[in-house]
Amino acid sequence: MKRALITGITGQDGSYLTELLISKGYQVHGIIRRSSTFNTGRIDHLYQDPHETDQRLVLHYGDLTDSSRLVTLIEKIRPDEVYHLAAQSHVRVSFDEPEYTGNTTGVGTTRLLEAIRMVGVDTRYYQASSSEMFGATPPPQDEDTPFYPRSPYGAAKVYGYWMARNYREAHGLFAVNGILFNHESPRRGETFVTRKIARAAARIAAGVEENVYLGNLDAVRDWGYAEEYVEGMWRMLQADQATDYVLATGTATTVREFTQYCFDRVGLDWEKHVRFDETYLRPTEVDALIGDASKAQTELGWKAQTMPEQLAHLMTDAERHSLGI
Ligand code: NAP
Ligand code: G4F
Repeated sequence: MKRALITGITGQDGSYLTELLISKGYQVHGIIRRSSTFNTGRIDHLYQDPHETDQRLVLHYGDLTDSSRLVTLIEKIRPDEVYHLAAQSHVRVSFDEPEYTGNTTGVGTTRLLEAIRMVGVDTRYYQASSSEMFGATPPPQDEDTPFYPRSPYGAAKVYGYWMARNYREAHGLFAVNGILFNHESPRRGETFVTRKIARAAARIAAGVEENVYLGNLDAVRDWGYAEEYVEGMWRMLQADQATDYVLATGTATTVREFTQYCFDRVGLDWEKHVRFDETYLRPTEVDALIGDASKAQTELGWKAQTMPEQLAHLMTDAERHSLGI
């Protein structure tokens, strides 16, 4: 049985990736943070009592800021594949907490890579790189597009990208950067814009709320469906050679358009319910991200299936379902 280690297993992508790997016969090990409240809601349906035999999911406490723990975990688990998904992943928050974001999202990557090198385990490594690294460089963006990050988060991800590249080139590690454009789902964190809008549309339609406060409606994003993107991550680690790949839909949608898709779905006029709040603006914005995933299609046979309007509908439907309507 192949063993995979996932950092960030409690996040949106970690939960879908765990389902995928278990379905492929892996034993999945995940690192979770100690928290005073439960943070395993997205993977609770996969939880197994540790006393069971044939465990397919094993959880370990750990943190990206704790290098000695990362070493002992790599030594103990000796994974065949490592999916490094953990990060302080919120761009707006990274302006408030730039040092913490650099420590976890940036240096946390080095701690993990160094743990793998020090233990000397033969493993394949996936780095969760981001389209946010392209920042101010205009679209379309692909694997050869120069980076111009516009946030502490983007800068930390650029550092992580180059560290993964360096461990590939300097130490021969099978290290892959997946440069993923925005991908969403009903499991998305509630403060990311798609989930915030889908949730608001459903709640306003149900009479629970009246309005939603948003920031920049003009930003353009390339929104795909997270469940499809974790399949791309897995394919990257099954390739013959380690290289970097963009995953994206190749489509452009503004925040305004996404809002309209969600509100249309519940039969409401979005303009009557959306209010502006400058709190949600960023000191420097990424105006437009539109990816070109041709390399992933040619080399991995991966292609996004769910387009933004369909995504908005499925997310809004999930919110209505959770409200019982
Ligand atoms: P997410 O839902 O925010 O999940 C982040 C995960 O990282 C959570 O499991 C979180 O644990 C964990 N984490 C945060 N700080 C940690 C620390 N100090 N030590 C250990 N674990 C820590 O993110 P996602 O959307 O699934 O994204 C997965 C990865 O892909 C992230 O690296 C993100 O930056 C990157 N990415 C995401 C997108 C996207 O559109 N979703 C696009 C490109 C790249 P808790 O549950 O305890 O908070
Ligand atoms: O949903 P967002 O917060 O995602 P953002 O900043 O694009 O970052 C996400 O995608 C990256 C990939 O490119 C990931 F690496 C990163 O981890 C994260 O998953 O914001 C999307 C857009 C922005 O332009 C923002 O200014 O929506 C705009 N926006 C407008 N009103 C808002 C809001 N964003 C948020 N979060 N909340 C608002 O009220």
